[in-house]
Amino acid sequence: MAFELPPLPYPADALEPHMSAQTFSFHHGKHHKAYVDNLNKLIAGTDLENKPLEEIIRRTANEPAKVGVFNNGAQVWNHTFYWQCMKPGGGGQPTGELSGLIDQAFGGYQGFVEQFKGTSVGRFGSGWGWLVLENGGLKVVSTQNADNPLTRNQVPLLTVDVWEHAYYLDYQNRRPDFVQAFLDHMVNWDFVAENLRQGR
Ligand code: MN3
Repeated sequence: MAFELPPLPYPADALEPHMSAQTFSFHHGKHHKAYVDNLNKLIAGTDLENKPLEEIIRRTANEPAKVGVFNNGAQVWNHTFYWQCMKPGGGGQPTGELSGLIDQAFGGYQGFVEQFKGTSVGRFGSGWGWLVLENGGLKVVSTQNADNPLTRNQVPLLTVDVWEHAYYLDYQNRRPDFVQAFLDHMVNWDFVAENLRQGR
């Protein structure tokens, strides 16, 4: 069974004006689809064919001969996860257990915003900003290109794509404005809470 491009969890125009249908048409319809197609080509006829995506990512991480499989596989995983990290009418401060863990780790929601924004905006070149669970506590990290916290014993809870293709059509070079809009209007905290529950 080859991997398939998963459908978006909402209509392509559902996050407007913060993320446009045009961005989704390229980002989901072209970029994400290309990662899926490339991964299928690279694993066809190998011992990785028919393996779960997480296993492919873990087995090819830090393997120089498998860098193409890792990059495409991790990008398939990252994008599928990223779409679920957003929802129409999302963003703002989380409630419940997440709120307490954010207070513990960052001294409050504003502290979280500063770290998440600083780390994501500060990622040089292409990559991802993440909120992860590590040793029972929350942590903000960023990864380069396709890299992903699954290979670092961290549980991914939330991510923002800071490759230029993620925001250039809507925000041009203004990555800080994009990350701020992501936090204020797009984050799906229900999905983050579910990742926290499953990651424990
Ligand atoms: Mn992307």
